[in-house]
Amino acid sequence: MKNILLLSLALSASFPVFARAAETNSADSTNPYMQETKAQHDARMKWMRDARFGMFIHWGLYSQAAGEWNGRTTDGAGEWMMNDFQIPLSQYAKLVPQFNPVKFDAREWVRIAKDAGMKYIVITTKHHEGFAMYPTALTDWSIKSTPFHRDPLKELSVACKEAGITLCFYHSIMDWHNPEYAPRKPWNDIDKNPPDFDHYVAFMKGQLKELLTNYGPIGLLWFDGHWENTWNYDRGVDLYKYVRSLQPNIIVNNRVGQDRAGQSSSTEGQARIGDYGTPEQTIPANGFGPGVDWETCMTMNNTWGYKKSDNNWKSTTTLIHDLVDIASKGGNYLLNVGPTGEGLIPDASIDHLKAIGQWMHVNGPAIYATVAGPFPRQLPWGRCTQKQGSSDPTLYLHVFDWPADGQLLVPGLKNSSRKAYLLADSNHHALATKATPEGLLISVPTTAPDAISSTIVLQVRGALHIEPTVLSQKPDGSIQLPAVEARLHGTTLQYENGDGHDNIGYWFKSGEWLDWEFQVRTPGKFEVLTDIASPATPSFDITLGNQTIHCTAPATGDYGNFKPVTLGIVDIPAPGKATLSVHPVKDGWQPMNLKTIRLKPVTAQ
Ligand code: FHN
Repeated sequence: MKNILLLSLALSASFPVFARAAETNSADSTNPYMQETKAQHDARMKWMRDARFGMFIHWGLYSQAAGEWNGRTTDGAGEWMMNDFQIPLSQYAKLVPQFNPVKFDAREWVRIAKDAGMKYIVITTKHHEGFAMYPTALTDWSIKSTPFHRDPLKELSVACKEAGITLCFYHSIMDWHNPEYAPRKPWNDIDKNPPDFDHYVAFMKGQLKELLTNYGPIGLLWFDGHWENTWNYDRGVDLYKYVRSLQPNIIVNNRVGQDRAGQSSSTEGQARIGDYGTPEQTIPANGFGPGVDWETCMTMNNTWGYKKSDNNWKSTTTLIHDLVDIASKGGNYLLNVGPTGEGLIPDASIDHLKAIGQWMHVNGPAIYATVAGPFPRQLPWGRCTQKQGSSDPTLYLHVFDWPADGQLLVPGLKNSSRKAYLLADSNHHALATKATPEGLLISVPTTAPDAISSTIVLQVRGALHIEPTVLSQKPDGSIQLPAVEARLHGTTLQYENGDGHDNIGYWFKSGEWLDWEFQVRTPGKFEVLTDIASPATPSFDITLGNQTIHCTAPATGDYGNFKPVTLGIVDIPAPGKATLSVHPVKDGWQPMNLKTIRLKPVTAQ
């Protein structure tokens, strides 16, 4: 029996706001770049906002090791092997004479990216291992010391220019090799003198000057390895200014600053540096609002750098749904490949990118240069992106779950339709639409144009008018609170659908919570039922009015194995609006996946 106790509702989590650098950093007369006007900032960010989709390339000495060392395979990412195996640099250096990527073909890499619909490439110039992937003059710990006497970054800059792809650089602040970097790693066994971090920063600036001088215009600088305590806000501002002084139009990510509050990359409470946020391996629940730029970076398997044993590839469905989900929230998708020590992008990556390219060939106009969709909640059948332009807005409805009855409801949309058609239909045959109290109904073919995601173009008349949809009691008295309709309060928990999901997931943080507001016609007592999947036993509170049910769900083994649970009884004493919320219990919280909550009327015994 669950206790019924009174608990106060937690304050809703505030969404992080990636305010623009010029707004968060005080005007600095020594650096005009920090006094950028909105028009200048928008002009500088335009190519990235239009691009929406890029290729991340993690390629370094670690690629030669492929995640294996002395017969052992690392449990971690390929590019972290030196750290994870604590390999003395003097030992790790044996990779240098082995690294000879004779199969590297810059034009082929660029073709693969371009054919996938990617508009920019971010390649590691130097990862945490400190090994420069170009012939730097500042250290012998670089590709010039290998048998590969070429400059892959130079070849990539030529190939990108030929193909109209924007070349961008990743550069790690953290450096496990340079003896001046601090804190020095125990496996850096090549120098006994104490490190001097200021000397290291001068070295890093010297390499950045080489990179931003010798390879043409660089679209963005993707800093990383910013989290150690020798890096700080002031050094970040200094580095941001330095980079912008070398290429004033370059875009710089928020990892030039020391803190980005974890993988979600939100920076509540921090004076942010950089031009955009960088959620990693996660997609924010709701985006960050108009005019706030961000880019989610993700791997296709579990490693950034090549790892021979990692064949845990995501499905093409997941990759395309992630691309659409990110664009629908106003973000960019930076999808990673980890080329081998021979210079080849793994076949599995190529196969996925080919499939994505086929989808983008038809649906790219619904991704490129779009902004976040206008709907306050996740759409039950998919996502929405939009182009606002000068005339009436155009909505791109990305339908993951195609309606079997041929009727697609756009919930809450009150605009009339100027025209609706399938993006895959080159003749743009008009689809019939009908205004209903619940929203705009679009009649669609019974067969979806694309098994993964089909796009409907909806040109609406006038300024968008969307009314929040109200969940209401069914004729049988039951009340369904769908996961897709939940109001999410936090930046990491999110609705998951496709691949058999229809649930709230990524619920890692006990401070994040959700609720539903709904309309009650027939009050009474209701049994609270749902389906939960969790490898542990999560404790949480169901609150409705002044009633709270303390719940602990049984472990089900994993996040995909859902089991039905009865959570208790709530009493709704009067008709009208009601709100049911789900709050993790801080000490007892374990991440769980939560499906629709059902309120079933309790019939009097
Ligand atoms: O430690 C790196 C990791 O190797 C990889 O480069 C990712 C990509 O964003 N960044 C760091 C982890 O946050």
